Amino acid sequence: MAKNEFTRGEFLRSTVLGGLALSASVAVGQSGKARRPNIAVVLSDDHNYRSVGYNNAAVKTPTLDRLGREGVIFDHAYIATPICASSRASLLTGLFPQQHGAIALDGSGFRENVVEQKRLPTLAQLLAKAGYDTAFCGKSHLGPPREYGFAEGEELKDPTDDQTFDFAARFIEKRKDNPTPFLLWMAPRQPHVPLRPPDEWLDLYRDTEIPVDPNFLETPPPDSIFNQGLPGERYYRDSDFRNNFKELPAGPPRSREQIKEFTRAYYAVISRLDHQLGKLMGQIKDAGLYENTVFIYLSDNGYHLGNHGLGNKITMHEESVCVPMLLHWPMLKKTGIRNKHLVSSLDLFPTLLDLAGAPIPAGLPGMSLLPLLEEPMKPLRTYAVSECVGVGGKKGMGHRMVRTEQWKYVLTDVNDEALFDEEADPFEMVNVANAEANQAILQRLRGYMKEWMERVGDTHQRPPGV
Ligand SMILES: [Ca+2]
Repeated sequence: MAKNEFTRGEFLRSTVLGGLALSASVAVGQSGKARRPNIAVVLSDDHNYRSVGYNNAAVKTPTLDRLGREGVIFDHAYIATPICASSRASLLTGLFPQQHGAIALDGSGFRENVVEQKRLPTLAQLLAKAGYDTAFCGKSHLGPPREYGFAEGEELKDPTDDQTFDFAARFIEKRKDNPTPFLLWMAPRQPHVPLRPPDEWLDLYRDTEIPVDPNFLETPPPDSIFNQGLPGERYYRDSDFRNNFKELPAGPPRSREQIKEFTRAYYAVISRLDHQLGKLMGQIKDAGLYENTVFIYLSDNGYHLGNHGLGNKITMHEESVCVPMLLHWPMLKKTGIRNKHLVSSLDLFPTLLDLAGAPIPAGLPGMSLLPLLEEPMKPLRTYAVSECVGVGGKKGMGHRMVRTEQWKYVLTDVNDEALFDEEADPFEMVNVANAEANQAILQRLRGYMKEWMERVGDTHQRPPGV
């Protein structure tokens, strides 16, 4: 490559920024070379995508709303897998669970492939190689973060996340006059259960009519294909309401009033987290880092608030696999955009390498989002996938889904299938897989599923008829 030729990342950065990268002093270092942005990621825990102010007027999240207005909101962001440890492993490796080996809550495959055998590089390792300083604070679920590439920081178990944000504040303060770009990965525990919001945050919702979604049920239908395990097992239907606010029953049935009380506490915790994010953005600004810091917010998975009679996540329903996600960067040319096209949590890995001008490993399932930032109307992909084949740490239970802009196809481990028309039925109330009129689209989606299963080495039998 000729010396004065841009790398692909530099080219995209310069076009996405509308030429600002090469002219604005903030983006050009003394050497005349475009300065690479800092990267700050906030990965929250179990944040349902409808429980954010820009999607739901009942929820008070002024910081996320503002960051979305000034940045880009990805309305259809799908997580590689709707369960904590393996979703985090997917973000850090850019791979699906069946590729990196951390299945459900069992992080041992990640430990083996990443920490012990060093077969898979992490985002932190690749950014460090590209000259970034790296730091981690908050929930790991995959062992000590220094063992998988972060130079600074540690797992913090404070359920209020005050320690996590204190760490972040100290880190940012230290970066004031440091020209080396950084990756700061913050993983708060909120709004994961148990919910214990202080009264001042609950008071915010004292007079709020708490919405309950149209797909609320007291109990899942007996023929639901969305069991999260087998009867008697830990993940059956859900048991994750234990130790919750006002001690909601662990499993169904749960009344509408009980779900409302739970949701009120859930919103209160989200507002508290939003307040912490507001302080964080202020600290970034005070340190003079605001202009050149790419800030990303997303959650490791969604959450069922009584939707389909369920709590917890781990299903292929929208409440579980779709997450709130936004990108904020004052240097962006096109902002204030609600991007409706499909994105995957796996896209973060190549996107951040692209922003850093670092080489992107070949064969990744994710795609850099920079073209989508540049041309928001041009879809990046035909379909997104989420999988959860190892609920409870065992393969052989679970499900996988293919999502296009209009349709969702689900294949379970006992070969049940579901097809939802997301435009006509956004709450996924009717499985239309058997409708005569849908056979052609069903077959097309089965084909996408087969393609993906072969790519990740899914050992389950292929969908029927493809
Ligand atoms: Ca989680």
